[in-house]
Amino acid sequence: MPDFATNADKKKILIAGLDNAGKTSIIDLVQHKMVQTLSMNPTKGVARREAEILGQSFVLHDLGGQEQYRQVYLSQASKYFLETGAVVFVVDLQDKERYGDALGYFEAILGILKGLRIAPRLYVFFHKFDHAYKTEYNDPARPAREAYNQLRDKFISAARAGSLSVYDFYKTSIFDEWSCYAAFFEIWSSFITRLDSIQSYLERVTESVPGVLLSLLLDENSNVLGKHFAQDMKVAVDKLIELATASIKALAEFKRTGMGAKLGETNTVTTNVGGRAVHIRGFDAGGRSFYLAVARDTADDEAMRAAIDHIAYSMSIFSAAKE
Ligand SMILES: Nc1nc2c(ncn2[C@@H]2O[C@H](COP(=O)(O)OP(=O)(O)OP(=O)(O)O)[C@@H](O)[C@H]2O)c(=O)[nH]1
Ligand SMILES: [Mg+2]
Repeated sequence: MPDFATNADKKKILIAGLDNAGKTSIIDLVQHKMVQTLSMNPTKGVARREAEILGQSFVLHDLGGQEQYRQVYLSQASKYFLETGAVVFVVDLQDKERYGDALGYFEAILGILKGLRIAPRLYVFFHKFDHAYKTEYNDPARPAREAYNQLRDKFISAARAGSLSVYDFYKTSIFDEWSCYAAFFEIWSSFITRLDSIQSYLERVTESVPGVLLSLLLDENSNVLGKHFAQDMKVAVDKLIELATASIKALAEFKRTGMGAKLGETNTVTTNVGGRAVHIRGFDAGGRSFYLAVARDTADDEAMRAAIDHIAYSMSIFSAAKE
């Protein structure tokens, strides 16, 4: 029997993969705990991290991937895998020699899930999609893409053989922060159905304000709750991603340093990226603080303020009403 007294609805998410795959780095990035240091230690055993999105609690179990730990998890399966809501499996794309090992570990985990008769959502992050690897992947004359497709197919088949399916695959890199933010946005959304309606409402409100290139709804911890990029292609998607990433980091930095003031309805923070500006302001709704980041195609402050006010007002009504 589940113990309803103790965090009965705290969702458990396992992050697994071989040692050095980049698991801890991804979590640090998503939680804005990235420290600028070159030496990062391998995780010893399981590291737990809490997260809360719109009142839903999550606990992330970062399963250190060194061989000796993997053996422990697999041999004491129920201790580590029971009550898991999702498994994020991280594969280092740059470690081609260990593609087979990574797949083998994934299969072992599938076997465990089957044995425990649980079917958590499976996500595969094909990670370290950057630098020389990415260049190679994008060059049709070279074998990386073919190898990638084969690997992906093997993961699909492995899941199918275990009567499960991979919910989604992502190409991620800590050098492309958005890739990690966006993947986690999808994961949170799959647990919190309200995020879908928030997302569609944000899209609708944003579309109703002319000239908005991008709008993001963030929570207190800079988690993405909604995102909308203009469809008209006046500005390249890469550029919008850069702006979005910069605003998320600006909010995280602002919250970290405090800067002595509450970022609220009367003050906005502006972050400039390559000649374009994103304005961030806060609003409260249903007892929570939210942050809205908006970029427009003109630098007109008045119109910008009116746009952000309009979107924030609509979002606050919407968010409060749904509580
Ligand atoms: N090129 C590149 N390197 C990365 C990326 N993510 C992490 N790394 C590097 O990969 C190494 C391992 O990262 P970790 O996050 O410690 O890996 P881990 O999966 O937690 O490893 P264990 O704790 O041993 O299981 C570090 O040197 C990171 O800086 C990425 O996206 N691209
Ligand atoms: Mg680690």
